[in-house]
Amino acid sequence: MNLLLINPNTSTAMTQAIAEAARAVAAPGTRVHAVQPSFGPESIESHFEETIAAAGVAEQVRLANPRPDAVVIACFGDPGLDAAREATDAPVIGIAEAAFHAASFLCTGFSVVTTMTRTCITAEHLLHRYGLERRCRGVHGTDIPVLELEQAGEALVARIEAAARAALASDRSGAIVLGCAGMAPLCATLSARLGVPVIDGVSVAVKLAESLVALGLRTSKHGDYAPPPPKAWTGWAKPLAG
Ligand code: 2AL
Repeated sequence: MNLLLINPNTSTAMTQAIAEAARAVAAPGTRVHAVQPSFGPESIESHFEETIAAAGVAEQVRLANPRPDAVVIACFGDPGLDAAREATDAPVIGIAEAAFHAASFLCTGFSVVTTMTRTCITAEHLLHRYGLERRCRGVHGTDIPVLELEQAGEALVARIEAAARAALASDRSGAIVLGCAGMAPLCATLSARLGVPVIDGVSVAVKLAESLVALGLRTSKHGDYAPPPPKAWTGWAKPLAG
């Protein structure tokens, strides 16, 4: 199967790191095609950046070649998730939604450890949107900028580990969800050190995408995930019209 892995930010280094994490768990028959938008911010740490990144996700789903059998949106804000599901009948998995569901299978309550504290509200909004707010006992920022994860040394891993330990204690939680795609390469190390399930949404999303494809399940075209209605488009977005 062809899996379109979209990094919604424009950091090529992060796209490569996420692709490596995805390929490490992908089945032998899964071809991971990793892409990023042609425009937008190099990392996503604010509402404004997230809005532009969502358009970048829509662009990459529209222009996808080869035609994907499944799509993964590899940013913890799940930018453009509904738009992508309208644009294709392939299953589309956002890493936050995937990670929250996986954590819910493994414990009664989980904690999220993310990057900048200002992005905590994004995860909290998503938990409400997905109806999973009762399963999450806390969302914790580390104030590590997303791009610093590209050269994550011991000091940075230790900061995330300390935040996770504090979250497990203060939240009385049973698992840690990593709140950024850029944390994917750190998942194994953090799992070994923390001794609780540590969930990286990128790998969970890849395995969920493979499962849905294997089951022949596709995005519903009945109702609001139907393709957007045809109409005239103007400006730079014209090539993205359906
Ligand atoms: C992210 C992410 O996953 N990619 C990015 O650019 N920003 N999420 C986050 N909470 O910082």
